Amino acid sequence: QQQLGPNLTFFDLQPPTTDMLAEVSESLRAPTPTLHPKFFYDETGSSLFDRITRTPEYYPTRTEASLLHRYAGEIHSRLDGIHTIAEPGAGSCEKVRVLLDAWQPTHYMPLEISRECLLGASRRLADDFPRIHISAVCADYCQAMAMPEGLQQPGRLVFFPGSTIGNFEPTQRAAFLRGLRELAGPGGSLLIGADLQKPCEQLHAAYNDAGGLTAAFNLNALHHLNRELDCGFDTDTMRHLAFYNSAQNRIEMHLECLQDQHIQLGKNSLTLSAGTRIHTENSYKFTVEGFSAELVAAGFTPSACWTDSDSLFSLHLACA
Ligand code: AVI
Repeated sequence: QQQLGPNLTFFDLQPPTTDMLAEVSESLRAPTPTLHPKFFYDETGSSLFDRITRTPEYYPTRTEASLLHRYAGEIHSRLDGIHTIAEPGAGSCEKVRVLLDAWQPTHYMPLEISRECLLGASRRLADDFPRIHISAVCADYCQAMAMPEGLQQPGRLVFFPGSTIGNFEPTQRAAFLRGLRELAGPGGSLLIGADLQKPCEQLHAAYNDAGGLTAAFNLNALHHLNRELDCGFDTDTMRHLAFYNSAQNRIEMHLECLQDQHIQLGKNSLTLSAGTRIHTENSYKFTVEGFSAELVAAGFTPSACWTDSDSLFSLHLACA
């Protein structure tokens, strides 16, 4: 625990470093080659994602932001006795600002695996909100949801925006929601964004923006691997694919080999033949009822849900 300023404390839970080569080798050699979506997010990928959220086609971020803005007061009135906001995977801590502005909680606790990103964002926040105490926790929120000593007082609002929950597979998602309930603690609540099912043309457009940013974002996973592991992917002969799988209610993103790809994985080589698709992401889309049922299954009691007038996106509040 380190005191970095009058209202900023840093907790380093030292997230375990993973063996990227072993992980990537295993997932690319699987019968259906896959890459975990976390590989999108190096510096370039995070900045591409940020630009995607501002494209006219990608509606989730701006729709959720306007719901938060419009209903911040109403949400607050339902959170009697909660003075702490915890945000797993807080990233740049931008989305929470509307809540900090509106509520002035006593305490904000971002959890983030990237130490640099966390330190930068929480320093800016601590300057901008001198009356809010920031406890910045460096942790892999997928692995560790337990709080360090000194932060164990329960009854938090857990904030998980962006429909990131849609990037988890159903079984993982159920386990993750149970983890969020533990993080909220007795008397706590969850405020979570979930993207909604809609006509597939609209979904297709959101993941195939005309400016090509989503294609660049998807392909950037390979640039990331080339840089970190020297895989030698020829990204000019890989194609971005994104489509809606209506049987599974999810957008799928893939990278398709237009020619045989000869790549290097440490000491071993691997050929992905022309036509092979590497599955890079699923983004599940929900109904309000279906998502509420998942919250109940994880032990929550849903208390309210807000959607925009076009039913694009939903914001759920639930008691832990
Ligand atoms: C981060 N996540 C919620 C985004 C999504 O829509 O599933 C990631 C993304 N993939 C392509 N565009 C955006």
